[in-house]
Amino acid sequence: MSDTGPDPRVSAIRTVALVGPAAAGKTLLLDALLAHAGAIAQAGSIERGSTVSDHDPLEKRLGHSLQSSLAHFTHGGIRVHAIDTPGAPDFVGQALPALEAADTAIVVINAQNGIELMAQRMLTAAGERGVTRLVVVNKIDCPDIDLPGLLGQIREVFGKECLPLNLPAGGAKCVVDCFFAASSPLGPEADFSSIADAHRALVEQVVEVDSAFVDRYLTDGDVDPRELHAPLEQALREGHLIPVCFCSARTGAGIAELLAVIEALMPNPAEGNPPPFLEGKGTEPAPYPAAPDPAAHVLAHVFKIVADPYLGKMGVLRVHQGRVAKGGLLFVGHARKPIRVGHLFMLQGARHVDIDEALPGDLCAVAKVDDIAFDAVLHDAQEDEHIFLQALDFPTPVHGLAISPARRGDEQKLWEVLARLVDEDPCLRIEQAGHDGTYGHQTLVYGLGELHLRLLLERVRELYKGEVVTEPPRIAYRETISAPAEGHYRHKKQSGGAGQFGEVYLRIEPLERGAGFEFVDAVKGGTIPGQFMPAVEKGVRSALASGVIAGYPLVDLRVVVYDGKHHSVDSKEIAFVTAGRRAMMEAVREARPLVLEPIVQVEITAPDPSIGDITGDLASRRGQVNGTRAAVPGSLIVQGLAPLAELTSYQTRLNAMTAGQGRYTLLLSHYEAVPPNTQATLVGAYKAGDEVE
Ligand SMILES: Nc1nc2c(ncn2[C@@H]2O[C@H](COP(=O)(O)OP(=O)(O)OP(=O)(O)O)[C@@H](O)[C@H]2O)c(=O)[nH]1
Ligand SMILES: [Mg+2]
Repeated sequence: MSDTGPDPRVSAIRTVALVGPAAAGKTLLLDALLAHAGAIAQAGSIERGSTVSDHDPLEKRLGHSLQSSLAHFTHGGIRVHAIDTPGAPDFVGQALPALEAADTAIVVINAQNGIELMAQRMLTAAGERGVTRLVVVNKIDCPDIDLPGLLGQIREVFGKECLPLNLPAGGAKCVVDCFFAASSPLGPEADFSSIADAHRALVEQVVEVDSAFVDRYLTDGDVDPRELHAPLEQALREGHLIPVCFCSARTGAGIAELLAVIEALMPNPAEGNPPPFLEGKGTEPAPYPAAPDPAAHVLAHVFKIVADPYLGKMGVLRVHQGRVAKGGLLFVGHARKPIRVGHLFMLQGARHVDIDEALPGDLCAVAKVDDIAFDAVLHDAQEDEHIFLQALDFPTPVHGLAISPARRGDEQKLWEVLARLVDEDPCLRIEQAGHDGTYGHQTLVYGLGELHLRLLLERVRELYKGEVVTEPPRIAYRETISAPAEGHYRHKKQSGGAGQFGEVYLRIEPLERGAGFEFVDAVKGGTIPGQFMPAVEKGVRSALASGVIAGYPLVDLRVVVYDGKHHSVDSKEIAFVTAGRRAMMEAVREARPLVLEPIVQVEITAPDPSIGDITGDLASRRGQVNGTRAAVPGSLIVQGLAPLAELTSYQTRLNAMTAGQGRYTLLLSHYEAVPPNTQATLVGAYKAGDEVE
């Protein structure tokens, strides 16, 4: 950046992510903003499937967003990029990456429902990421809502930093600004609270970050808000202030004012907390300060992948530094060979708008780039290959499904379709099972919930154009050990000419839950020469991957290889791989092995009268209820812990207990040993695969 401050073209950019619960009105709000800015003639409708953002046929059919979607417009000399995200918790893999691309997270609250789980989750995630937050209460036109009560709830749950920037007036037909308004405004009064009080609260909160302003405020009794841009920016950046705005995407009340807030008060790409780039390939990468300067090297981050059957793989990027130009060359992470940016465009829902260049803060896309992957950093200088963006914390997908094609021989084709879909969603995972004999030759897909997998299947059927067969969910069990033990194996084979020889002694020890795996080479005197150690480790790891007693990956243990033997002629890598694997298997069998199961945090929202049935049912499923709190009037939220294995097809049970009114979400909490009878069943069902080398 030059001494004269950021490039004016960069300071005229705003990027916002619309996040929050399903049906809060994020998609309609984006249409309302686009219409107000003149980018579309009029706002569309969710019911008619005519919004810019919900462009996918499945989204139109369901009336919910399923993927993140981008749109942009220019208004009052400011270019605004917006990312609309789905609110259903199963699609949080689409919503969270928006926080990597936007400088402001707009958490949209449904005035009818109060604070819902996803509002709180996304507000917290944005805070942890250092993204500026703005709370928008939408649907203020709805009858029978308690807006003063909701504002109180917001401040209670989200914190006292939440202060209204504007307030509904004229029976929610419009909103009045409280920040720029004079301390004793002459205009219309607000429907509740007082504009003067709200103004005072805002100014006091803002000046608090800068003692010079505190002094002025105390002396003069007020400070002109137009002079407060710097402390306001700081207060927003530090989360000392989280402004609250009111609007109705349906009637248009508060839309112009929201746009004005985005333009005048929300951070431009040179403000806010810097993106958490890190540099280094070792264990301790150092922060890398990316500069939003178009003249610097290019750094752009891929926060979204779209696998288009016609256009190939499309990478959607946020430019953080430098200028991405059409026709230019960019490296993808560590790749030696650059890609050419043949086609550069911005997205307007499904539409591609060609552009020649993108500046820091711009969100744009490149198409037909197979080498691009989610989370990749694109750069134009080879020495920047070790720069990456600090990873987001995604929930672990634990809902599994085994899936295979109805037509034999189509396995590869189905795998490719699945792989393409998994590329688009960091909360989906696929696994080819069968190498270890555990599941037979099957593809397993894991997602965040039943809805996630059901919609994945819809897409698979659409793209694969054939029937698929699915089986009941698989549980991602793990194996571990509960005592130290020794293992030894001598692999010796003499067939014809050269033989194979390798011998390994090892010791295994349990580690605490969640610690993973440690491999220690404690061989003294070269009894196993250094060059064969990777082979021993490979053998050990192959036993870990395939499991020993029940066919599930082994975790939370340390393996110490401390002795062995080699033969100057007959020692080969393969011999040590086999010896390592066999010694490991022997040791595990002696180490009081356990099967672990995933325990999930479950959160159930249901009508009051059904809560007794739900908590009773949870307790009978080895679950535990940790608390109950109020949700929307008439319903409660039950929080607890339960083994995932007890919750398969839970929605069906919940429907029965709540007449279809109940909803639930799961989040992996930790792993615990299964009860002994379950362990016996799982071990019994496992056909030992240790003859497969
Ligand atoms: N009365 C009223 N209805 C609204 C308003 N905003 C949105 N809606 C309606 O609320 C429903 C949900 O709106 P969406 O825009 O799809 O909500 P969303 O937050 O995008 O939901 P997901 O895509 O599922 O995350 C639709 O029927 C909208 O027409 C509003 O301000 N007032
Ligand atoms: Mg939506």
